Amino acid sequence: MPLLEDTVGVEDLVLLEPLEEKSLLENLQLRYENKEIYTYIGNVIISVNPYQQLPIYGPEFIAKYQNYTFYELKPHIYALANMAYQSLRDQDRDQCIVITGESGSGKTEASKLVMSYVAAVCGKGEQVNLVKEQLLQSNPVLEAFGNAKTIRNNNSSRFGKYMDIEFDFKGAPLGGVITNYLLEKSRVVKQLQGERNFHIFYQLLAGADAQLLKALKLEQDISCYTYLNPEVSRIGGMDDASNFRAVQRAMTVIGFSEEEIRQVLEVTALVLKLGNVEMTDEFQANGIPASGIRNGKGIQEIGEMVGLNSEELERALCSRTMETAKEKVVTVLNVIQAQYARDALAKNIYNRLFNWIVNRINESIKVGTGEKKKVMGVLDIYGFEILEDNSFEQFVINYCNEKLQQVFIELTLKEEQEEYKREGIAWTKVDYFDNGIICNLIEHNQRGILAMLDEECLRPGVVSDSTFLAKLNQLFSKHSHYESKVTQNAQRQYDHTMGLSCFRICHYAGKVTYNVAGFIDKNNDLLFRDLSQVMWKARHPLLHSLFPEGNPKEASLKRPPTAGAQFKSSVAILMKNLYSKNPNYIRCIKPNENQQRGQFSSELVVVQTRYLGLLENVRVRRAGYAFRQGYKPFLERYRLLSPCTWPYWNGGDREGVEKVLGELSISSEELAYGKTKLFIKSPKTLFYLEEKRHLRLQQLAILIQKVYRGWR
Ligand code: AD9
Ligand code: MG
Repeated sequence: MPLLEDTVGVEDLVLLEPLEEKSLLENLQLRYENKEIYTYIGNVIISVNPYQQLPIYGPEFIAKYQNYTFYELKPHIYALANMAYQSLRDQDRDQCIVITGESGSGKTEASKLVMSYVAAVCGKGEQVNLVKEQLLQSNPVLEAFGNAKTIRNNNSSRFGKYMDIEFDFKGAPLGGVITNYLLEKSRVVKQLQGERNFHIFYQLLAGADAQLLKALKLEQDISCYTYLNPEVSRIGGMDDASNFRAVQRAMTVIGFSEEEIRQVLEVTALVLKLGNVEMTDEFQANGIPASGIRNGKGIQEIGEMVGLNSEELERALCSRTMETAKEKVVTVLNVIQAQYARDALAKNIYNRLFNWIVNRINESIKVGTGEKKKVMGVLDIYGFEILEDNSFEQFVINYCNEKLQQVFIELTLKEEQEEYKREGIAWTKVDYFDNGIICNLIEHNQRGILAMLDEECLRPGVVSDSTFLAKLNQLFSKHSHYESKVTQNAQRQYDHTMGLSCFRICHYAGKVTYNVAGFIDKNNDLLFRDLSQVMWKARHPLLHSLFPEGNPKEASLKRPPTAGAQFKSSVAILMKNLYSKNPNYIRCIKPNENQQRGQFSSELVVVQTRYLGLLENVRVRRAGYAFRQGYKPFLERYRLLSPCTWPYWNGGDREGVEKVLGELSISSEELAYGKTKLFIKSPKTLFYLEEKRHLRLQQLAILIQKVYRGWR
């Protein structure tokens, strides 16, 4: 039951009185300070990052939650995982667990708790255990290549992840599929002050033995590499060397061969070495400054390691071939352009390597198509972002969150409606803010911002970020969720806070100002053909396979889809996938900016509760029936309130509940009897029941004492 005597605050915000932002925050804070980091809103769970290991995990707790239903124990991720798994196994309903929250709020840790819970309770046997191990071991591998230290989180996932875990009809795991979204590849070549590159680079340098370093032609010293920020080489509490060994072991468990692991590390080393290729314009071509490579040793080593002619590589880095149907024109790049080409190549190689690793894991864990499967999807994806300077990346991330909010509202309401239908209970529809208008503004096929961006990227002639912005300003000047300096000017509301190169979207979670600088370039995401062709020529099998478009036979003049278009279509697939499943939500909250235990900053938390729409969530939940419970557990808890059911009751559960409630002064509008559950409209009724129960327990205790004294 949610209202245990030793609860701190309320365990379900549906029971909060009065329901307002202030009391919601106070409740979360009170619970947090008492190390109660989980709180429900119905079956949605809020998790506040404790930044400390609490003694509430592990086999003992897993066993406990396995044997109880959702509301019988304290709120916990295990309770949610248990409910999802049981519903999947026993009712054949595919599940998805959607984990959202801002960077450092605990999403990845929550996803691992879900996975470890499910692994612990599902199926037994050698084969099953191997599958479980492979699924669990995908985490350290993906974290090594896809996570990095940022200012906000020492182990920040720099990609979005959705994982389907697939089960057989008995609920034993068969395997899974991982989908990854938008790796932050710019990190490969540049990191903000105080941040690191992806963990794997440091792990490799710290953990590789002398022999491996020699084979990869690497120096152990981090300061030797331009792509690594020497100022933060280590992270407290993180042992790069032992993590490197763990990653190698994990890859082996998943099924990577020794040869594959070696090739992955070679490509990783290649990226590091590429960063050290130093461009210069000492080389003049006909009096015009032209780039070349200053120290040929590095490029030669790269050539040797991956089986490439280093002169060809140099040419590809320092010049560009323009091909038309009739002729080829070679232009020599200047230093800035050559550095840009080098960095673009490094980012591309790493991004493709990461995709390759995800695909390789999928190959190992994939399930045959013939089998009928039950599926549990776990989504660990970046939350809503409002930074000081918001660019294309924040734009697509926030678009994804806008879509997730749409799913959340629709599915939460849909699920409520369906539950009432299943239970045969009438209810009236609840109004809520429909963010479809914002989704449309971004994704409309012909007139959305993404479509406008694509149009601008593909349009011949002089295009720039500012021509793109001008187009938006013209098209959306009257849109209620779009603002810019120009459109505001027209309305005579001059906004000094917004630059001329910016537009602003009023997202469901708040207003975000985006700077268009770089939008065209990031959306185009093009790699010069000279570079893909030279990579394809590498004798190194993995590197070669990463650049199929470098094959002259494959080369077509058709351009690949833009980054925005790719993201939009993967979000569409994700949404379709989520809509087909029964949703479970984990809403993560970061309590402070310092990654410190015990600190709860209300100012920081209130912003997140707004992004997550928690108050609205509670309202929606309360608009129907705030509380529901199966007849049996309800009767167990309250039967002591009626002499008909206490101490003995031989009738059915529902009849027993009717007997108990019939003797109390509760209005009939407050209650609805479903097929298997009792529904209670307002929290006050539940408080009333709890109070009655409390008094009754006191009476019983006195009675027992009297009897006991009488015996003595
Ligand atoms: V990001 O968007 O990937 O930057 P996440 O994934 O939301 O972020 P993460 O799960 O990585 O955050 O949590 C950040 C850190 O908080 C972890 O490395 C842990 O040190 C800490 N954390 C999070 N959840 C828990 C927990 N349940 N118990 C203990 C936790 N520590
Ligand atoms: Mg994460």
